[in-house]
Parts: sequence; C-alpha cells; structure tokens
Amino acid sequence: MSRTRVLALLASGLLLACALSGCLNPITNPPQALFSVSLSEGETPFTTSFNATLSFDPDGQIVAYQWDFGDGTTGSGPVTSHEYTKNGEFVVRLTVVDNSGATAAAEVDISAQNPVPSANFEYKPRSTLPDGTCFVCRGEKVTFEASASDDGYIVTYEWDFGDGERAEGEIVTHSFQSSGVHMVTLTVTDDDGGKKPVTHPVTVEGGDPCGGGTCVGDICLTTDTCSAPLPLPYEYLATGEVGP
Ligand SMILES: [Ca+2]
Ligand SMILES: [Ca+2]
Repeated sequence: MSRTRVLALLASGLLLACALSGCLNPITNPPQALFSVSLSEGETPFTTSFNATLSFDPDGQIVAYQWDFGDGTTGSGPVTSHEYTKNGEFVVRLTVVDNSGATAAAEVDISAQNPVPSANFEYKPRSTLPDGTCFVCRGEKVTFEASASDDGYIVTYEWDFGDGERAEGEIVTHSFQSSGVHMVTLTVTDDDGGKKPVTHPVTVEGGDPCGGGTCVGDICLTTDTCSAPLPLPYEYLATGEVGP
C-alpha cells in the first residue's frame, strides 16, 4: 500500500469517527423553558399546578423537566403540582434539558400567605329589654370571653371597650361606667402576625329606669336572662392590618 493511500485511509477513518461523534455539527441550540402556573398566590395550605408542555427544543427534544419549588422540595415531569404549607415568598424554577445535554431555565414567584385568624366573643351576664335588646348593667362586672381559631395559634387577645378602657387576655372582665351603646372590639393576633378585629355593640343600661335589671342605687344588677343572639359583628367599623 502506498504511503498516499495509507494517509487517505487514515483521513477517511478520522472523518467517519468525527461524523459519528457529531463533531461535524458542533452547534447545538439550547431548549426554551416555558411554563404556566395555576395559582401564584394563596393562603396556606394551598396547592398549585405547573405546566411546562410549551417548552421546546428547536433542534431536538426535551428529555428532562426538573422543578425546584423554592421551599426545599423538588419535582419532575412536564406537568406537576405542589402544596405550599409554609408561609413565605418562594421562587419556583423549572430547568429543562435537551437531548444534547443543553439546559434552559424559567422562574415564577409564589406567595404563600398566612391565613388570618377568625375571631368572635361573648359576654355575660346580660338581660333583655322589653323590645328584645340585650343589655348589661352600668357598673356591673361583665365577663368577656374570646373565641378564635387559626392555622397556628393566637398570641394576643386585645380588648377595646369603647369607653377608653382596654384589657388583654382571652377572658377579661369590665364594668361600664356610662350607659349607652359601646362598641367593643376584640383584636386577635396569630403567631405569624396576622390580625383579626371583631366588634359588637354592647348596650349598657343604668340609672333610672334600670331596664329589666334590679336597681341598687343607680346601679343595675341583672341575671343572665338574655337568650337572643349577639348582634352581628361590626367588623367594618374596626380597622386592623391583615397578614403578613
Ligand atoms: Ca437542542
Ligand atoms: Ca395564621
């Protein structure tokens, strides 16, 4: 075999190996990462779904979809969903990989918000006026009891009795020193700083006449005879921040 022929064979061999390994077409276009999200915010716990089927590779195929949900968990597949149980702001990152090993990524922000507590309160003793209105007596010791629920727990119960007096605690007592309608507001705060105010009007009777109570001087004493439900809460009268 001539030297020229050996060289030609060697060159052909190298060319074939190069073609098989892809070195003749070294430019690989990266994929494009695209996805949609069903819910980008909500109160925890909430589930949102992600759809990355619009992602594509211009010169090949996507072979892997990798999800980082931003809260320490991950997933895979073109369509997935995730439940957020912790409050916070999270960045969801999708990474797609094509058949050449090239990658692309896309991100979206998720806001998982603290559920605000629910709150209400009762008070007693209270009696009934002839028109059915419930009232408490001026100067009488009235017990206020809060009820509240939350996904966490209630840190503080704050009372504003509408007469300049305030108190703190789940169960408190108060004596109104003036008759009239007092707007009593309870504000509960949860372990994540979420606040919920609730306001009820409290009718205070005293002096002469003394409503349905028994007068001792100009102070009424009453028994807990009022069975009517509490007036609707006047939540719109109270201001309070919600969140975070
Ligand atoms: Ca490609
Ligand atoms: Ca909460």
